[in-house]
Amino acid sequence: LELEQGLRKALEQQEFDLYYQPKIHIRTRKIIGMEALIRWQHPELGWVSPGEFIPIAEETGLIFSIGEWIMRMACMQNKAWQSQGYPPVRMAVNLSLRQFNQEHFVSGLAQILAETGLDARWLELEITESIAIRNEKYVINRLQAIKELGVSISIDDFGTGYSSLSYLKKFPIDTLKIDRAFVRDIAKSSDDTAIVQAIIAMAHSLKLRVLAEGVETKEQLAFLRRHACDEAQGYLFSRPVPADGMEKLLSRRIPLK
Ligand code: G
Ligand code: G
Ligand code: MN
Ligand code: NA
Repeated sequence: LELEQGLRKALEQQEFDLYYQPKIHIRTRKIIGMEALIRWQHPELGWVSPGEFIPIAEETGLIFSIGEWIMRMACMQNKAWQSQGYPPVRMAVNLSLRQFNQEHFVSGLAQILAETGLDARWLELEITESIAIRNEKYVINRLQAIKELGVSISIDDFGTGYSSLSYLKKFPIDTLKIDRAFVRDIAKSSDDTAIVQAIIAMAHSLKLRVLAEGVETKEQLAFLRRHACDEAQGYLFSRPVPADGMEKLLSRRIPLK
Protein backbone atom coordinates (compact mmCIF):
# COMPACT_ATOMS: atom_id res chain seq x y z
CA LEU A 1 0.00 0.00 0.00
CA GLU A 2 2.88 2.32 0.76
CA LEU A 3 4.29 1.56 -2.68
CA GLU A 4 0.93 2.13 -4.32
CA GLN A 5 0.54 5.53 -2.67
CA GLY A 6 4.12 6.40 -3.56
CA LEU A 7 3.52 5.36 -7.18
CA ARG A 8 0.55 7.70 -7.44
CA LYS A 9 2.80 10.66 -6.65
CA ALA A 10 5.95 9.50 -8.39
CA LEU A 11 5.17 10.91 -11.83
CA GLU A 12 4.39 14.44 -10.73
CA GLN A 13 7.28 14.42 -8.24
CA GLN A 14 9.59 13.39 -11.10
CA GLU A 15 10.95 10.39 -9.23
CA PHE A 16 11.24 8.19 -12.34
CA ASP A 17 14.24 8.01 -14.60
CA LEU A 18 15.12 5.90 -17.61
CA TYR A 19 18.27 3.82 -17.79
CA TYR A 20 19.49 2.29 -21.02
CA GLN A 21 21.24 -0.99 -21.82
CA PRO A 22 22.96 -1.46 -25.20
CA LYS A 23 22.19 -4.26 -27.64
CA ILE A 24 25.22 -5.49 -29.58
CA HIS A 25 25.34 -6.88 -33.10
CA ILE A 26 27.49 -9.96 -32.53
CA ARG A 27 29.24 -10.09 -35.92
CA THR A 28 30.23 -6.41 -36.13
CA ARG A 29 30.33 -5.88 -32.34
CA LYS A 30 28.60 -2.56 -32.76
CA ILE A 31 25.80 -1.09 -30.68
CA ILE A 32 22.71 -1.46 -32.84
CA GLY A 33 20.12 -0.60 -30.25
CA MET A 34 19.27 -0.20 -26.62
CA GLU A 35 16.56 -1.11 -24.14
CA ALA A 36 14.99 1.56 -21.94
CA LEU A 37 14.52 0.39 -18.33
CA ILE A 38 12.61 2.42 -15.79
CA ARG A 39 14.13 3.31 -12.43
CA TRP A 40 12.30 4.74 -9.43
CA GLN A 41 13.86 6.61 -6.56
CA HIS A 42 11.32 6.66 -3.73
CA PRO A 43 11.91 9.63 -1.34
CA GLU A 44 12.13 7.35 1.73
CA LEU A 45 12.69 3.83 0.41
CA GLY A 46 15.39 4.74 -2.08
CA TRP A 47 15.63 2.68 -5.27
CA VAL A 48 12.65 0.41 -5.79
CA SER A 49 13.05 -2.30 -8.42
CA PRO A 50 10.67 -2.31 -11.40
CA GLY A 51 10.24 -6.02 -10.69
CA GLU A 52 8.48 -4.84 -7.54
CA PHE A 53 6.52 -1.79 -8.66
CA ILE A 54 5.58 -2.62 -12.28
CA PRO A 55 3.21 -5.40 -11.12
CA ILE A 56 1.56 -2.90 -8.72
CA ALA A 57 1.30 -0.34 -11.52
CA GLU A 58 -0.33 -3.02 -13.66
CA GLU A 59 -2.85 -4.01 -10.99
CA THR A 60 -3.82 -0.44 -10.17
CA GLY A 61 -3.94 0.81 -13.77
CA LEU A 62 -1.17 3.32 -13.03
CA ILE A 63 0.78 1.53 -15.79
CA PHE A 64 -1.16 3.56 -18.36
CA SER A 65 0.18 6.94 -17.27
CA ILE A 66 3.61 5.58 -16.29
CA GLY A 67 3.85 3.66 -19.57
CA GLU A 68 2.98 6.75 -21.56
CA TRP A 69 5.66 8.71 -19.72
CA ILE A 70 8.22 5.97 -20.49
CA MET A 71 7.26 5.88 -24.17
CA ARG A 72 7.42 9.66 -24.59
CA MET A 73 10.70 9.92 -22.69
CA ALA A 74 12.36 7.09 -24.64
CA CYS A 75 11.28 8.51 -28.01
CA MET A 76 12.30 12.04 -27.03
CA GLN A 77 15.72 10.88 -25.83
CA ASN A 78 16.38 8.83 -28.95
CA LYS A 79 15.36 11.75 -31.18
CA ALA A 80 17.60 14.12 -29.17
CA TRP A 81 20.60 11.79 -29.59
CA GLN A 82 20.01 11.57 -33.32
CA SER A 83 19.73 15.35 -33.58
CA GLN A 84 23.00 15.68 -31.66
CA GLY A 85 24.72 13.51 -34.25
CA TYR A 86 25.10 10.23 -32.38
CA PRO A 87 24.86 7.21 -34.67
CA PRO A 88 21.17 6.29 -34.96
CA VAL A 89 20.12 3.16 -33.07
CA ARG A 90 16.83 1.48 -32.24
CA MET A 91 15.25 2.26 -28.87
CA ALA A 92 13.35 -0.65 -27.32
CA VAL A 93 10.58 0.00 -24.80
CA ASN A 94 9.07 -2.73 -22.60
CA LEU A 95 5.34 -2.93 -22.91
CA SER A 96 2.98 -4.35 -20.30
CA LEU A 97 0.17 -6.58 -21.49
CA ARG A 98 -2.37 -4.05 -20.23
CA GLN A 99 -0.81 -1.30 -22.35
CA PHE A 100 -0.81 -3.52 -25.42
CA ASN A 101 -4.49 -4.23 -24.85
CA GLN A 102 -5.44 -0.62 -24.14
CA GLU A 103 -8.13 0.54 -26.53
CA HIS A 104 -6.37 3.57 -27.97
CA PHE A 105 -2.83 2.29 -27.61
CA VAL A 106 -1.90 2.45 -31.30
CA SER A 107 -3.21 5.96 -31.89
CA GLY A 108 -1.49 7.10 -28.68
CA LEU A 109 1.75 5.62 -29.94
CA ALA A 110 1.36 7.37 -33.29
CA GLN A 111 0.80 10.62 -31.46
CA ILE A 112 3.96 10.26 -29.37
CA LEU A 113 6.00 9.52 -32.50
CA ALA A 114 4.55 12.62 -34.20
CA GLU A 115 5.11 14.82 -31.13
CA THR A 116 8.70 13.76 -30.60
CA GLY A 117 9.56 13.62 -34.31
CA LEU A 118 11.19 10.19 -33.94
CA ASP A 119 11.10 8.12 -37.13
CA ALA A 120 9.17 4.95 -36.22
CA ARG A 121 11.92 2.69 -37.59
CA TRP A 122 14.04 3.65 -34.57
CA LEU A 123 11.45 2.39 -32.10
CA GLU A 124 10.93 -1.21 -31.01
CA LEU A 125 8.40 -2.62 -28.56
CA GLU A 126 9.28 -5.56 -26.30
CA ILE A 127 6.29 -7.66 -25.40
CA THR A 128 6.07 -11.07 -23.76
CA GLU A 129 4.45 -14.23 -25.01
CA SER A 130 1.54 -13.45 -22.68
CA ILE A 131 -0.08 -11.41 -25.49
CA ALA A 132 -0.88 -14.76 -27.12
CA ILE A 133 -3.50 -15.66 -24.50
CA ARG A 134 -6.06 -13.43 -26.21
CA ASN A 135 -8.06 -14.11 -29.33
CA GLU A 136 -5.57 -14.67 -32.12
CA LYS A 137 -7.22 -12.42 -34.68
CA TYR A 138 -7.35 -9.55 -32.21
CA VAL A 139 -3.65 -9.92 -31.40
CA ILE A 140 -2.61 -10.16 -35.06
CA ASN A 141 -4.64 -7.04 -35.94
CA ARG A 142 -3.09 -5.07 -33.15
CA LEU A 143 0.45 -6.17 -34.01
CA GLN A 144 -0.24 -5.36 -37.65
CA ALA A 145 -1.39 -1.86 -36.72
CA ILE A 146 1.84 -1.31 -34.78
CA LYS A 147 3.91 -2.64 -37.69
CA GLU A 148 2.07 -0.33 -40.09
CA LEU A 149 3.34 2.63 -38.09
CA GLY A 150 6.84 1.36 -38.89
CA VAL A 151 7.62 0.22 -35.31
CA SER A 152 9.32 -3.16 -34.79
CA ILE A 153 8.30 -5.81 -32.30
CA SER A 154 10.29 -8.27 -30.24
CA ILE A 155 9.22 -11.10 -27.99
CA ASP A 156 10.84 -10.60 -24.58
CA ASP A 157 11.85 -13.44 -22.22
CA PHE A 158 11.26 -15.90 -25.04
CA GLY A 159 10.93 -19.50 -23.92
CA THR A 160 9.47 -18.88 -20.48
CA GLY A 161 5.86 -18.11 -21.23
CA TYR A 162 3.18 -19.37 -23.54
CA SER A 163 3.36 -23.06 -24.30
CA SER A 164 2.37 -23.12 -27.98
CA LEU A 165 4.79 -21.96 -30.65
CA SER A 166 2.14 -21.79 -33.36
CA TYR A 167 1.79 -18.04 -32.91
CA LEU A 168 5.34 -17.47 -34.11
CA LYS A 169 4.53 -17.97 -37.75
CA LYS A 170 1.27 -16.04 -37.57
CA PHE A 171 2.27 -12.95 -35.60
CA PRO A 172 4.13 -10.18 -37.45
CA ILE A 173 7.15 -9.99 -35.15
CA ASP A 174 10.78 -9.14 -35.86
CA THR A 175 12.96 -10.49 -33.06
CA LEU A 176 13.05 -13.20 -30.41
CA LYS A 177 14.88 -12.32 -27.20
CA ILE A 178 16.06 -15.57 -25.63
CA ASP A 179 15.45 -15.41 -21.89
CA ARG A 180 18.59 -15.12 -19.83
CA ALA A 181 17.70 -18.28 -17.88
CA PHE A 182 18.66 -20.30 -20.99
CA VAL A 183 21.76 -18.24 -21.72
CA ARG A 184 23.23 -18.51 -18.22
CA ASP A 185 24.50 -22.09 -18.57
CA ILE A 186 24.97 -22.46 -22.35
CA ALA A 187 28.65 -23.16 -21.92
CA LYS A 188 27.97 -25.83 -19.24
CA SER A 189 24.52 -27.38 -19.47
CA SER A 190 23.88 -29.54 -22.51
CA ASP A 191 20.14 -28.96 -22.14
CA ASP A 192 20.49 -25.20 -22.39
CA THR A 193 22.99 -25.60 -25.22
CA ALA A 194 20.38 -27.56 -27.15
CA ILE A 195 17.56 -25.15 -26.33
CA VAL A 196 19.49 -22.05 -27.38
CA GLN A 197 20.72 -23.70 -30.59
CA ALA A 198 17.17 -24.74 -31.40
CA ILE A 199 15.73 -21.27 -30.75
CA ILE A 200 18.37 -19.67 -33.00
CA ALA A 201 17.70 -22.15 -35.79
CA MET A 202 13.94 -21.79 -35.47
CA ALA A 203 14.12 -17.98 -35.44
CA HIS A 204 16.24 -17.94 -38.57
CA SER A 205 14.05 -20.35 -40.46
CA LEU A 206 11.09 -18.11 -39.59
CA LYS A 207 13.13 -15.11 -40.83
CA LEU A 208 13.29 -13.56 -37.38
CA ARG A 209 16.27 -11.95 -35.73
CA VAL A 210 17.40 -13.49 -32.46
CA LEU A 211 18.99 -11.80 -29.46
CA ALA A 212 20.48 -13.48 -26.39
CA GLU A 213 19.74 -11.76 -23.08
CA GLY A 214 21.87 -11.82 -19.96
CA VAL A 215 25.24 -12.39 -21.64
CA GLU A 216 27.80 -12.09 -18.87
CA THR A 217 30.86 -14.03 -20.03
CA LYS A 218 33.14 -14.28 -23.04
CA GLU A 219 32.43 -18.00 -23.19
CA GLN A 220 28.73 -17.33 -23.62
CA LEU A 221 29.45 -14.78 -26.32
CA ALA A 222 31.77 -17.18 -28.15
CA PHE A 223 29.09 -19.86 -28.11
CA LEU A 224 26.50 -17.42 -29.46
CA ARG A 225 28.82 -16.24 -32.20
CA ARG A 226 29.57 -19.84 -33.25
CA HIS A 227 25.86 -20.55 -33.46
CA ALA A 228 25.11 -17.43 -35.50
CA CYS A 229 23.01 -15.64 -32.90
CA ASP A 230 22.45 -12.12 -34.28
CA GLU A 231 22.48 -9.88 -31.24
CA ALA A 232 23.40 -9.91 -27.57
CA GLN A 233 22.71 -7.89 -24.46
CA GLY A 234 24.07 -8.22 -20.95
CA TYR A 235 26.52 -7.21 -18.27
CA LEU A 236 29.48 -8.36 -20.42
CA PHE A 237 28.89 -5.28 -22.56
CA SER A 238 27.25 -2.92 -20.11
CA ARG A 239 24.82 -2.76 -17.24
CA PRO A 240 21.84 -0.47 -17.73
CA VAL A 241 23.25 3.09 -17.50
CA PRO A 242 21.76 6.57 -17.23
CA ALA A 243 21.57 8.81 -20.32
CA ASP A 244 25.04 10.32 -19.90
CA GLY A 245 26.55 6.84 -19.60
CA MET A 246 24.83 5.81 -22.81
CA GLU A 247 26.24 8.90 -24.55
CA LYS A 248 29.73 7.70 -23.67
CA LEU A 249 28.98 4.26 -25.08
CA LEU A 250 27.47 5.71 -28.26
CA SER A 251 30.43 7.96 -28.93
CA ARG A 252 33.02 5.25 -28.33
CA ARG A 253 34.82 4.37 -31.53
CA ILE A 254 36.34 1.09 -30.39
CA PRO A 255 34.06 -1.91 -30.74
CA LEU A 256 32.66 -3.40 -27.55
CA LYS A 257 34.54 -6.50 -26.35
O1 G B 1 15.53 -3.37 -15.02
P1 G B 1 15.25 -4.62 -14.21
O2 G B 1 16.05 -5.84 -14.54
O3 G B 1 15.29 -4.37 -12.74
O4 G B 1 13.74 -4.98 -14.60
C1 G B 1 12.99 -5.89 -13.89
C2 G B 1 11.71 -6.15 -14.64
O5 G B 1 10.97 -4.93 -14.86
C3 G B 1 11.94 -6.75 -16.03
O6 G B 1 11.00 -7.78 -16.22
C4 G B 1 11.66 -5.62 -16.97
O7 G B 1 11.13 -6.08 -18.19
C5 G B 1 10.65 -4.79 -16.22
N1 G B 1 10.76 -3.40 -16.66
C6 G B 1 11.84 -2.59 -16.58
N2 G B 1 11.59 -1.40 -17.15
C7 G B 1 10.31 -1.47 -17.62
C8 G B 1 9.47 -0.56 -18.32
O8 G B 1 9.86 0.56 -18.69
N3 G B 1 8.19 -0.97 -18.60
C9 G B 1 7.74 -2.20 -18.24
N4 G B 1 6.48 -2.52 -18.55
N5 G B 1 8.51 -3.08 -17.59
C10 G B 1 9.78 -2.73 -17.29
O1 G C 1 12.41 -8.79 -18.61
P1 G C 1 13.47 -7.93 -19.22
O2 G C 1 14.31 -8.68 -20.19
O3 G C 1 12.94 -6.65 -19.82
O4 G C 1 14.44 -7.52 -18.04
C1 G C 1 15.53 -6.73 -18.23
C2 G C 1 16.35 -6.80 -16.96
O5 G C 1 17.43 -7.71 -17.08
C3 G C 1 16.95 -5.47 -16.61
O6 G C 1 16.44 -5.07 -15.37
C4 G C 1 18.42 -5.72 -16.43
O7 G C 1 18.92 -5.12 -15.25
C5 G C 1 18.54 -7.22 -16.35
N1 G C 1 19.77 -7.66 -16.99
C6 G C 1 20.30 -7.15 -18.12
N2 G C 1 21.46 -7.77 -18.42
C7 G C 1 21.67 -8.71 -17.49
C8 G C 1 22.72 -9.67 -17.26
O8 G C 1 23.68 -9.80 -18.02
N3 G C 1 22.58 -10.46 -16.17
C9 G C 1 21.52 -10.36 -15.33
N4 G C 1 21.50 -11.19 -14.27
N5 G C 1 20.52 -9.47 -15.50
C10 G C 1 20.59 -8.64 -16.56
MN1 MN D 1 12.93 -6.43 -21.97
NA1 NA E 1 13.84 -10.30 -20.81
